[in-house]
Amino acid sequence: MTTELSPSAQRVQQALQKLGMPLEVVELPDSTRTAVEAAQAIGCQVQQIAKSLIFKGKHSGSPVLIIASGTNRVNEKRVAELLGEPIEKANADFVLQHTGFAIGGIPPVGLAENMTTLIDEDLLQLNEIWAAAGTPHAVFRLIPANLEQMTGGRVGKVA
Ligand code: 5CA
Repeated sequence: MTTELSPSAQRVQQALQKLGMPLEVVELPDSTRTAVEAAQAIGCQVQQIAKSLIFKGKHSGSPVLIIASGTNRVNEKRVAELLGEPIEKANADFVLQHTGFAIGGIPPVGLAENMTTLIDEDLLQLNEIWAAAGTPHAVFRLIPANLEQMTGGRVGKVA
């Protein structure tokens, strides 16, 4: 029996299909709202969770997607140097408006807008990682190279 994905998770599954990526969104009974919860629900290490975090350019007001390893904290100063613009954490409304998804389930693909994207270099050291898929219960497994392919993001030191 196959259970239907919730609409937000379906959007992510469709985005993956459109990109030609044979990756499968799964919805878990346990919460995957935070990196720690996701790792527990999946049974992986927290560092294997690819957190999709939305920041905002302080001058441009443009959204920036930073995909960070679950155990890392984004160093805003370092990222500002990489981007050439200071950034700040975006609020929940800004995140929903620019991604089309609510905090706790922001996926790295299928976002409402294209945006500047940075990928945490620490994720590239791992064989297998997991990303959110639109809801606080939905995730998909991928390899770090997939993340580069699907987002076109720049890999760098963000922590
Ligand atoms: N589903 C999991 C990973 S599979 C997940 O989305 N985790 S997360 O870490 O990427 O997303 C939660 C993040 O949202 C937090 O780390 C935090 O940076 C951000 N966040 C939480 N509350 C707010 C808020 N009120 N405004 C802006 N960002 C927030």
